[in-house]
Amino acid sequence: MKFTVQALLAAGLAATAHGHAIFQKLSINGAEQGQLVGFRAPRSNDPIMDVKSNDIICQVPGTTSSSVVTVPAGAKVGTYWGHVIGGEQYPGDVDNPIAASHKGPIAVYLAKVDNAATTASTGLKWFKVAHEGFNTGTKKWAVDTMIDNKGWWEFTLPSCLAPGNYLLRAELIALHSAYDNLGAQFYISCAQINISGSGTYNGGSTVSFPGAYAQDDAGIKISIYGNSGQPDNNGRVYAIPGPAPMSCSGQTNNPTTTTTKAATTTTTTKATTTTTKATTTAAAVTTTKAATTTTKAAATTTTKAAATTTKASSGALQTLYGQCGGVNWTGPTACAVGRCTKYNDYYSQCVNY
Ligand SMILES: *[C@@H]1O[C@H](CO)[C@@H](O)[C@H](O)[C@H]1NC(C)=O
Ligand SMILES: *[C@@H]1O[C@H](CO)[C@@H](O)[C@H](O)[C@H]1NC(C)=O
Ligand SMILES: [Cu+2]
Repeated sequence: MKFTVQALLAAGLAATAHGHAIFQKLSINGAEQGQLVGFRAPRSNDPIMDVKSNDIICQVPGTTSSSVVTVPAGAKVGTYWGHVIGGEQYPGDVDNPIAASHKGPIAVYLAKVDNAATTASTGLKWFKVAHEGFNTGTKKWAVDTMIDNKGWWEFTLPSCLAPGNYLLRAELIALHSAYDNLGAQFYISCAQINISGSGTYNGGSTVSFPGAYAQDDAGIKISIYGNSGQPDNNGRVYAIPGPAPMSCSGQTNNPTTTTTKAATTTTTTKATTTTTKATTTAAAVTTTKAATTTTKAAATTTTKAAATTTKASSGALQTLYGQCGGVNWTGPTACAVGRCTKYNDYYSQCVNY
């Protein structure tokens, strides 16, 4: 049955192409903040490819949280990435937190704003606070660090930063197709934060988005497959796009005087536990994909009936961004907020766009 084989191949390729990711949660000194609390969430996990588009600032807007998260200067901040909002797209998702092919750097920028909850994201002045690229010793990319750490990538918020509201922009660049023009994939979300403390530094020199990057920057148009996995065929160290991160020891300006309260408060929201599947070998990945594809047709029919029964018998409503359907899903199938949208046979989610 050659048609069956072709259908399997097509499904496998499609699944590979969708190994995207979303930055969706913060932790502050180890305390997880709630899912999407303080976030300007992207509409989907599709990447931005055009560095000249306004979408390079905070992605294509989806929902915006009304909260602003307080972060003490000097805190250890964790950025959490997942394949879809919530993490896994379906149980055992091998592309969570991101497909292992999506190697590249991660960077965090800040822009000082008057009110993080209401500010426009355009026209801001950004400075970089942290980044990680390719480690020539371990041969690991920032994305590998994040996958090894179950979706978390951490940095230290510089202790000298002045208190007040900022937009935090975290960016992951997947370089697996970056040998082509417009081939690099940018995954970005912004978070609304309020820095507390007694620092006085405003971050120094700034860049604009769009504007900070050009499509042919050495770290954006690059083949990462040459020279036995080295990032550059000529043996050069991978150049992370954008400026160097700010440094508290290099402060040169301080135009404002700010008075701050002595006590600092950290907003701690109880977070839901996220279980992440451990790394799977390439062989296992292939097997899983084939298996899920073959069972698709049979499984879908059975579950539709089951899901309908659940709906009728239980009045439970799923929360925004929670799962509301999929093969073998026995939880709520109606949404308290938004509507239940099917992404694939294995996963439906309550979304309000
Ligand atoms: C930011 O934190 C300070 C305390 O450091 C507080 O006085 C202020 O109200 C906070 N602002 C916002 C918008 O959360
Ligand atoms: C759904 O449940 C059946 C029966 O337990 C199982 O064989 C199948 O693998 C499950 N499918 C998924 C996608 O979890
Ligand atoms: Cu992708």
